[in-house]
Amino acid sequence: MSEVLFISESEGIVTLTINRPKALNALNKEVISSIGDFFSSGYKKYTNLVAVLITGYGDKAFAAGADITEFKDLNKEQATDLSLRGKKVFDSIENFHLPVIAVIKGYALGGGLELAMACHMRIGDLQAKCGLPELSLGLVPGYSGTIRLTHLIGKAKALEALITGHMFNSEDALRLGLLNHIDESPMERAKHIVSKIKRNGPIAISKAIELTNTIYIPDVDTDNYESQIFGELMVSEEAKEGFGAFLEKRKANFRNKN
Ligand code: DAK
Repeated sequence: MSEVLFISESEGIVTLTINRPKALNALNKEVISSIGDFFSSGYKKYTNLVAVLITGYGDKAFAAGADITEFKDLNKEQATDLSLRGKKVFDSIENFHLPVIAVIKGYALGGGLELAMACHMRIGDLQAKCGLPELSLGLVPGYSGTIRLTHLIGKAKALEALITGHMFNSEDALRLGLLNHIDESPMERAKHIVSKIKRNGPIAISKAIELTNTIYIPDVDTDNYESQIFGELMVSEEAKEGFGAFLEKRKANFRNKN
């Protein structure tokens, strides 16, 4: 197991904990590649996986950005390559077939917020602070942060946050829809959300994730695609179990568990 990324599992929830508290959990290459390894193949060893939580070790930071100490000697090609490899990892989170929830305590800045925005939901604590301060370093976000922030909070607020470097406090981030919830115990809140997710059909969940991502792909007719998925699911074993449970007035057993 990587020392910079702890992986633990309990009751179908895998938690990935970024473990670089002395650097406020800044995302160095090793953290990014360890996260990439999990979402490309590492998850397969967890057979009854329902959801993945990503968090940072300690109370001070989810992640205070990409690791700035790794930037200073990069040439243009290396920087572009770093950005492209990071984007691939973050895209694999966004397109993961199970829900991925960022549990944010303290700072989620720069690459850290970009990681959180690649997740399907974000739960912050009351001290959460979210921003993209890259322009203060003379950079722009390198992991699709401009795109995801604009999708989440709209162009006017996203552009203002980018060009001023403003950090949103937890309440403003909640109001804007950057955070789904804020809670004194964000980990407990995330687990509560997963307990609701568990009641639903896993294939339908994966399709809902796929459909909401497809909206942002130009040239894909999501409306038509939704109808096709709807048709496919209608004749699936999962839907048969869902209908059967409703008609028999019992709980659906989608995961073959007694
Ligand atoms: N990288 C490396 N170390 C960091 C860090 C970071 N992003 N953030 C904090 N640290 C380290 C500090 O250097 C300090 O280390 P020591 O001095 O103790 O050795 C330790 O963490 C504690 O930080 P502070 O002493 O600064 O703690 P404070 O409470 O005083 O301040 C802070 C907390 C979050 C306000 C402050 O640490 C801060 O401003 N941090 C930097 C935040 C930031 O600018 N983040 C954005 C990073 S840029 C791209 C790919 C990705 C990106 C861009 C391009 N391409 C490939 C093109 C993304 C860029 C970013 O994310």
